[in-house]
Amino acid sequence: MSCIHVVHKKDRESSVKTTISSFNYSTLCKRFLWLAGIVLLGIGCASEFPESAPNQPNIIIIYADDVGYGDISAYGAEQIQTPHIDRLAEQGVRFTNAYASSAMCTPSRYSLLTGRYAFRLENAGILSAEDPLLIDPESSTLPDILGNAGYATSIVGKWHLGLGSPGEAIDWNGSIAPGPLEVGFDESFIVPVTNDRVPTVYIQGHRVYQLSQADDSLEIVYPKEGHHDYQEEHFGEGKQTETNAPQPLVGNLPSGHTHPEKLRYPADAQHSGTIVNGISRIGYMAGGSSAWWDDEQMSTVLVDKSRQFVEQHKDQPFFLYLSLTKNHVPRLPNRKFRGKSGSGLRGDAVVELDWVVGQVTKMLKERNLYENTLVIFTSDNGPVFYDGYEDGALTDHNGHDPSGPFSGGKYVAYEGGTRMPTIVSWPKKARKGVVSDAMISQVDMLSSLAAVSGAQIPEDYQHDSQNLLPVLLGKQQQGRKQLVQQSSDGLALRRGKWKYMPAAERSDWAYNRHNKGDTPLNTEPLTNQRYLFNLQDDTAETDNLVEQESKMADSLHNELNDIINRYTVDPQ
Ligand code: NG6
Ligand code: CA
Repeated sequence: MSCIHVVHKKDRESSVKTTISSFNYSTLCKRFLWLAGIVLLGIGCASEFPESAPNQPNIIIIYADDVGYGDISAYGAEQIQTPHIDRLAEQGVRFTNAYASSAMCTPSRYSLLTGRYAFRLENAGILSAEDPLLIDPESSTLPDILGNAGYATSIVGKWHLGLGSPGEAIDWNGSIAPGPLEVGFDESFIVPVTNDRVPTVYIQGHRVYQLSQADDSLEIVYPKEGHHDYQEEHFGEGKQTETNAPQPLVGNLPSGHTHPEKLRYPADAQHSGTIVNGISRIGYMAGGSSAWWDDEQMSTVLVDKSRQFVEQHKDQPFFLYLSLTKNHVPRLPNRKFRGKSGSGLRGDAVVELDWVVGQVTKMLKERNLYENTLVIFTSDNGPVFYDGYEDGALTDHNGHDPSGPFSGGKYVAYEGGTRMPTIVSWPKKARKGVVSDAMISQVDMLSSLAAVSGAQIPEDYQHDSQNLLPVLLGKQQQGRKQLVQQSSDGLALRRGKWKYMPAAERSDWAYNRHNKGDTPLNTEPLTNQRYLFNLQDDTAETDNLVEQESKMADSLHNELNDIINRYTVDPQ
């Protein structure tokens, strides 16, 4: 019998909801009791309790948004230079076969934090601010497991995994829960959804950050399904007049429809809601204006909040999930990065992202934490030029190819959608300057980081995560044998050099985005048929071998079905 005991969250967390500022005292008390229990148990089996405990590294995941394999100079970008990220690669392991579990944000983030493929959960699509928390507070998560091993845990940045309970509308002026604190984080400072969606406010702990009592009540409304098609049809380009513009669904603040003259750049119908900082967003918002964020300051704010967390917890192991909003639309890089990439606003935003990585490294070095901090840099899904805003990305790219050697990008099943730049650095233990072609998925972070922290995942927790710690540290080359990729084209299975996609309904919308204008992301849409690609000889996935290699295709088809049928996750 193992003497390492991990207490399930359901045993650990009570219904106490009192939160002071951003700090989760409930979790802290539970954790203290848990650790006290371990000490007592440890009397009987001291040797088996995380022997690595004194060496537990700090862990920081720097998660970029919509940043592609080819956006980073260590991965071959020439127009855009990312010296701080490249430096991380020189100091650690750079992966060439690392994957987000999905080509969209919400499912990738779900997998990263739960170790589960998001396709197992029916409603893990791209969420709005009106969608409830996607992760069951009763289930295991990365912050939960690391917390059990004695880590202080925090998320700073983009959440996009839903907030509140199903069927209950959120009061944005009151306590906003459940959310990150209920799935294992001790502290949270989040961008609730995406930076193109209302509400454009940060949430610290359970409360909107810097919301003033003097403000009008903060309210939001998202257009319902079909609304955008209707708008496009009736008010689309060239059809809108001053008198027929759709009116806001809440409040009367200027929107992209009613006040296009106030915009820094035009947007499509979906992104033509309330205007904040000269940018119209998805959805309508009223009130709470003292809390609205300043897009151009966002990276600085997130760095400051990260620094505060690290400073407070530097004497114990900590886990920081630093979830950045670069390079998601709307692209509003800080003035000091404008024009720095020679590749338009999109490129400038990557330069800003690189600056953030430099700030994190500096912060660690100044506190003598760099050597024993395991930093993972990666992205949630592939790149896109046009994603609803005419911000010049389609014309200013200067030949920059953000998905590098791969086809496609965000949303789609081609490798550009999920093959991510991924760097792991831990100067004390990881190898330096190694390039690894081992296959890994972000779904593996749960098991791998549990292993490095000395914690165990509860035995009854069903997941898809593999412990690839030696691979992450560059000490072993053998990664996963196979992995599943999710996208708007359905599921795909990669095994070794092969990639298989079953026949599926595939829609054109994502390809229409990639094929707008003349850019390196122009992509041949996948049709509804089956596909089999040999990625070793055909990186760009242009040669469908499903007929020639039908046995291989059938065998991968069955393998994918077996994985799909292993288990499902019920919505909470
Ligand atoms: C889409 C938005 C897009 C982006 C995306 C989420 C379209 C037409 N609109 O609905 O702008 O916000 O959601 O991106 O694509 S993600 O990276 O967070 O998944
Ligand atoms: Ca994203």
